[in-house]
Amino acid sequence: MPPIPDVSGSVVEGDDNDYKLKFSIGTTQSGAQYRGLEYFEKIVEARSDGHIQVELFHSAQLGDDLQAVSALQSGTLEMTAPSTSPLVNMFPQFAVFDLPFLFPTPEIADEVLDGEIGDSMLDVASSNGLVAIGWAENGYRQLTNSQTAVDSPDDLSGLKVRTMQNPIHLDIWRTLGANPTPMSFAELFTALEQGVVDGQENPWITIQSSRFNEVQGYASETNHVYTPFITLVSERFWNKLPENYQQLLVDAAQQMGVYEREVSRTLNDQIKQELIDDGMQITELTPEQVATFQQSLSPVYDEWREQIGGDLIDAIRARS
Ligand code: EAX
Repeated sequence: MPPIPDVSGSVVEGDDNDYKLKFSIGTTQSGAQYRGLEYFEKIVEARSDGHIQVELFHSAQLGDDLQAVSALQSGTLEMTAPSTSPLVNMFPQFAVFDLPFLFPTPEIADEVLDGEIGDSMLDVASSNGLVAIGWAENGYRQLTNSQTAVDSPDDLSGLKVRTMQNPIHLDIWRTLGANPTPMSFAELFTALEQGVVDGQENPWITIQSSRFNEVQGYASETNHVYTPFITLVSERFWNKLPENYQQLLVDAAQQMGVYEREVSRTLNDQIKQELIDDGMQITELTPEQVATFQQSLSPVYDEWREQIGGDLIDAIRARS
């Protein structure tokens, strides 16, 4: 794992008050996301000279993704960083990240997240009691299941696949012939263990850090969707902070985002290999097999293009 960088930058002057900041996420302590949070904590505590005390929570200890967002809105939690997908009802613009195969490389994802499109989404998401201050990543999603090796949509027939709480993801798996069920991430391990669902999809690092491989024998390297994490602050907490501390959080979120993406990408292939070594049967798809998935999913684009914005989709595609 890339080591946590040293904290750079001088101490920021706040006011005479001390602040407590609880930061809660849905993924576990052994994932890339938590590692990013540890860096965030280190920056904020050092640069506020201890006047902002950060306390980290993982594994949905303070609620699943949607519950954590509500807690920010009501001011009982200060920060969280969910995948964008469960928030699409609140922020329809995020739906662009749910379209299959739209972000062929991490570099293109970065250009979008760190450029005008990402900035305007942070603006949009800074509403409803939330202040959005940065991007990190969950990454490229891979399918796992307990039943069978999958290398084509035909293998998915009737397979019960858990999806995020998001209408495009539901549409994707229905279109591929599976039997999708939306569910919060916090409920997922138990649902897989008890056979309520046969499969799920998440990046390798999330699959391993959530121990899904213990209850899923098969995986396919589909890379079908790229999922960002959005870093959110409670507006109630934000408004209590002096401006210098607001800026400190923005800077720390930015540094966390760069580092967390580096961790996530550095570990991706290594973790895939570890999953294989631990007995998971991983199917690597040929470009032709990927193309079959892609073609099967063209109705999803037809269905959502207008609502998401054809110009936006084309602008992202033009980068490939
Ligand atoms: O935010 O729900 C999911 O599968 C997400 O990828 C996970 O919660 C990380």
